[in-house]
Amino acid sequence: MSHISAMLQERKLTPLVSDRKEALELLRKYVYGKTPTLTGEVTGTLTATESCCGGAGKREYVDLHFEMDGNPVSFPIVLSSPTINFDRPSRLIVFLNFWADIPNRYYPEELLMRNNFAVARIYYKEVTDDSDLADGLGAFVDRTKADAPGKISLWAFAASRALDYCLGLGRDYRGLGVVGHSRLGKTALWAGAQDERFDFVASNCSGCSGAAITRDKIGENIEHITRVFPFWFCPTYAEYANREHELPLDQHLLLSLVAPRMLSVVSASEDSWADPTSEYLACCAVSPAWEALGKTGFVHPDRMALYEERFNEGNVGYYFREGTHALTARDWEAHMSFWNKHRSIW
Ligand code: GTR
Repeated sequence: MSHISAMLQERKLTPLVSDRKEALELLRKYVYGKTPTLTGEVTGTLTATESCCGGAGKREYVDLHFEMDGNPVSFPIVLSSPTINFDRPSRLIVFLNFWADIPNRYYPEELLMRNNFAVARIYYKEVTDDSDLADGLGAFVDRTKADAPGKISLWAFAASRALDYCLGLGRDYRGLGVVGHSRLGKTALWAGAQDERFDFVASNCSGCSGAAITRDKIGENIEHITRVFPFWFCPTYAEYANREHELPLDQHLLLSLVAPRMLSVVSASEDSWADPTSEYLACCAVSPAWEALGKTGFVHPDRMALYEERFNEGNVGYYFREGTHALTARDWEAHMSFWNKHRSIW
């Protein structure tokens, strides 16, 4: 048996579920909670525009309006679009970020404009606050229900609504991505797992309840994450604190739902709280989901990744950056080059 297979066997992972609907239901029931329903259309009010990046981009500030489970809700996005005269249409990234200001340390806006990516930036706290506060989209959630959507579900739902709006503009996008880091990396994965319009899904240092296998994970675990951030998940998830092995799923199921599309995972070497080993092993465990759909999954050697190694051959890409928990320009560059490699239609 190969070294990686033996490591995976030790984790006693649950089998992948090939039925997409069933897999999504498991993740909703046990981890993230149910997905809200969109009623009607998403509309946008343009509140301002400005030039950015020394003329390399244009920003549009837009308030989105729609009905969630029949209730009127709203949140803003900032859509930055390249204005450089590229010889091909741009791709669009829905990017969930930690701060409102643009650019900021996780958002190298100019790098993205100059690489011909349009970016719809969501400042996640404007969707609903990162707490048990029942504001924004969270105002309509009944937390007494076992499958009530956690905030990750609400932020993921918002990512899809930003996509609805941008697609409604009728611009010619040649690829659609969703990107997030840490708690927003968990969110990007959940958004990408559910919304198959995203053909590129990127998770940066998403760790526990994101890209990392939960069984025998080091660092953060279900007990810790649901004690400190209970509102991120459905109430049921907390019942599995210290009972990871009884959960009828593990996080590779989440990753498998991105198949046959592109999945890009970045781990940082000093991010032991997220546990790069468990993130890498999750990538190793999902190839059958891609293979079942006639695609190559994760192409990797029979060992753990070395610092600064990148594996980009299959439709699951992995980069093991040396350094700490962050979303760096180098991570963006890794996500973009993986996407470029597999993007044959412009
Ligand atoms: C930590 C949390 C992690 C990760 C991180 C973040 O406190 O334990 O799961 O999501 O926050 O989002 O910055």
